[in-house]
Amino acid sequence: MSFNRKLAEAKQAWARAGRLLTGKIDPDHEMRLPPGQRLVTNWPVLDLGVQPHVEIANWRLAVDGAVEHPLELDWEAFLALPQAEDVSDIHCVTQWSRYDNRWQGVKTGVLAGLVKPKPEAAHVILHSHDGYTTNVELAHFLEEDCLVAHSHDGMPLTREHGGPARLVIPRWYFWKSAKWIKRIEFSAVDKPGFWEVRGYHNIGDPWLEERYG
Ligand SMILES: Nc1nc2c(c(=O)[nH]1)N[C@H]1C(S)=C(S)[C@@H](COP(=O)(O)O)O[C@H]1N2
Ligand SMILES: [Mo]
Repeated sequence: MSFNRKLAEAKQAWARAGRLLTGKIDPDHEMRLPPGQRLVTNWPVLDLGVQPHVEIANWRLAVDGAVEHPLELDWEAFLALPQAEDVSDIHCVTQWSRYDNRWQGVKTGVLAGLVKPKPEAAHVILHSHDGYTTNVELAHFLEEDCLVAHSHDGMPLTREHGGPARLVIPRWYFWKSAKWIKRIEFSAVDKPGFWEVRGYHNIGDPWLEERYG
């Protein structure tokens, strides 16, 4: 995988130094803005210095691993699935938050319902076209507000924001929301992803300030 090594190393150093940590937590979500975050109205772009170009015609999504019925969807099949909309807030570990993002796509629960995770499946590993991976616990992946989104505020997701399709996992810091998704792997074992092996927290709850692990 090719990525901007300097950028990754800089963020890794921030993690080691515990940068941005306020030491405050808000377990009951009394504030809409989690500790240490600041609100933005623009929409920053974060990636590893690579923005893969994925043609709709070639787009495939594999949903496999510890499941009864592995699946590969093309774009048409993906859009033929029940469509949903959810409005949620973004909280990036680099401190910006963005309110009221209206996402359109397919709920993660719909995909799980099709493939039927095996009893031992406890984790979900997200694989992206830029080589990025990230991990999430199955129970969290299945929350009602999680989706594989193809649109934002009614407009197709742009390439810089992960189009044609990306994950949205609003309850965790936004690094869990894999852009340019190509594979959703259900797994019995946890597999920490790109940032998780570089010092980021394995879960990433913004209200507990789980920036670093
Ligand atoms: N495939 C992939 N997904 C990714 C990333 C990435 O580098 N590659 N960066 C993550 C991080 S750190 C953040 S904050 C968000 C940024 O999404 P945005 O650019 O749409 O704001 O995407 C997440 N998903
Ligand atoms: Mo991020």
